Amino acid sequence: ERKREEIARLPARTVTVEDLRAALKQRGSTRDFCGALLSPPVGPPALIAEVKKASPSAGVIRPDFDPVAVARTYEMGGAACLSVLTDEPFFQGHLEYLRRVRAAVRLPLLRKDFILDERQLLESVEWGADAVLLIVAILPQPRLQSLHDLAVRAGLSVLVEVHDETELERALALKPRLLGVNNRDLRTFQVDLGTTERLARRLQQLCPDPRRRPLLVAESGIHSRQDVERVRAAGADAILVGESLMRSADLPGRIRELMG
Ligand code: IGP
Repeated sequence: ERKREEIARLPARTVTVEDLRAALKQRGSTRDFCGALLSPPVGPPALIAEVKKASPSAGVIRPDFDPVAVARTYEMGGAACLSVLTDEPFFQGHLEYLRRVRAAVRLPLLRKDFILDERQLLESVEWGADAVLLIVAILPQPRLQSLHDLAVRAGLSVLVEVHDETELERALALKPRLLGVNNRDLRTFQVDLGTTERLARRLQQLCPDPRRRPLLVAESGIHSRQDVERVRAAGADAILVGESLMRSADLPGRIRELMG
């Protein structure tokens, strides 16, 4: 609701692909998010490490949160890409974190937020995102399609997030390069890694040719080496991990534990 009010305050003008390209040019280079997932420093699976202070399900995860220090440690520990929470009401994130993290590391950055509007794509570029998240569950299909196509035409990577079979089919209609399966049910906060296994099988049926299949990112609820191996065996090319890293006092050790 607050998000909607914020967006309503932005100038009421349609954002075009030219606007996005101009903003990207002004900002400087875009880092290749998909490319980084395809040749990760540790793995496969590639690690997308999340910079997150708090969440609705866990409350404050890291009281002494320092986004730049965390991001540097992730980079040194072998993360392929970073995910930065910018949502304020639920995750105590901030757009400013994107800018600060971008200046501190060389990794491609995903803006993790609830994107509903073109103007948020422009904002994402201006604050330093290389990739944006689109959550199928919160977007009607025409809006999902237009946001996806606009972002891709501008040269952003898009992680299209699904949680069930119906959403998977809606996502595949976009021909995405990156598909995220969220193991957490956003309504109940329940986590089940079986979601990745189930939807990965379905994905393989729907896209039998691996060359045409989107890269698969297993998201949420990954806490152990065993969890990593489980989603890898299911077919995940990458994992997105937040809480189990952010809770650790020994981040480099925690990454080694997870990634082997
Ligand atoms: C990370 P976890 O359980 O490792 O902290 O999960 C990430 O998947 C989660 O933060 C997430 C998310 C989202 C957050 C996945 N999809 C959509 C906000 C919005």
